[in-house]
Amino acid sequence: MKIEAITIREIQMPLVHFFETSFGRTYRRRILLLTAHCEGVDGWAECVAGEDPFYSSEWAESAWPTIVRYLAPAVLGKDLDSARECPALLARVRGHRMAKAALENAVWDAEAKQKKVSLWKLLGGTRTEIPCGVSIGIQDSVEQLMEKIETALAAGYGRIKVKVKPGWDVNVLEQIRSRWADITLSCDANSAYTLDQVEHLRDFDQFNLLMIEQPLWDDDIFYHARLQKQLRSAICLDESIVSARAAATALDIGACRIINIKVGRVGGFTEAVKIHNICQSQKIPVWCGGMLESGIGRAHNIALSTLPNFSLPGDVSASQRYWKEDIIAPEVTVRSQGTIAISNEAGTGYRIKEDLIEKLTVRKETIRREA
Ligand code: OSB
Ligand code: MG
Repeated sequence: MKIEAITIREIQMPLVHFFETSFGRTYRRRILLLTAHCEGVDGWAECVAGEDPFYSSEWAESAWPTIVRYLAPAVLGKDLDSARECPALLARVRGHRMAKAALENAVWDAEAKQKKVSLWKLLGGTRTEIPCGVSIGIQDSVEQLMEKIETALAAGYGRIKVKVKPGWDVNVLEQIRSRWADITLSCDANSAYTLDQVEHLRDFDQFNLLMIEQPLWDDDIFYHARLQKQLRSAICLDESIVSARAAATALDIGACRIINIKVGRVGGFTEAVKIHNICQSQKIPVWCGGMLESGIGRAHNIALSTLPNFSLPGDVSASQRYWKEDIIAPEVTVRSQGTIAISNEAGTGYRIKEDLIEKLTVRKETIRREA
């Protein structure tokens, strides 16, 4: 499978509803999409780098030149048997995992299409449906949050995750629990706390949370281990698990009891599968995180979530929670049992709406091998 050219583009799409975390509010996504042109087959992927360097140091404006100047040239003209060969070709570039993931995952998509197999089977998946949860951002009022939770529960979602930060945490969790004593509930701090707030974080223990996601610094593992020893609730790490090695370290020192895998954050499907396997061998459950993806990234998250140790509901929810019209067909829908059904078609099982994507595109560049 020869990689003949790579197209990178930026599309812009307003969210149906703003999304607020401890680091800020997003109304409109700027999404980079990659297409790997491989001998008559096009593989697509999404770069999950955000509009700003707030979730991670990577952002859309760092990913674009990294892909154009370094990553695309490293794979162009190469004849690969498998997308698994990508990480070695990209290893000279340090970091920039979201940019690398976009490129590697586009090659995975092309490989699945070329081999006429479903992407999920190519990745080693086994599930025919995946359990889904929702991630609900910080709202203008607790009443609005309660309405959003009610809507998600009525739609069948099996786990509610709410964003927390100092001033929007214990009081909010208290109100949720007094209305819904038994729902599967978790929270995500996106690094909003420090270790001197241990006593405050111990207050979260009363709410029977499935997990507390990334309470401390985005680049920390060590102090999360200290914190985990002082909490009854399970810590789940998101931001700080950037590689299989980071995951192994975290499990070694007891920094968490659950891991969130985001394929972009860890540099691509190959690394994501490694983390899945490490966790599986240590009986640590994983789930698939989300980054407010368009249908293209969402379809890839769905494929990854079919691996056996993705046993907890992921942040992989229906297209309509994010977009007026998604860029794939069919759109991602969630059944009343809170699951997404997995397609057996070749590739992702979702068709790319190229005409719509063209209309949403604000810049585009195709990179070919220099003669
Ligand atoms: O921490 O999981 C996170 C969105 C943007 C950046 C970070 C996170 C999130 C979410 C949303 O929680 C998940 C989703 O619905 O896509
Ligand atoms: Mg998170």
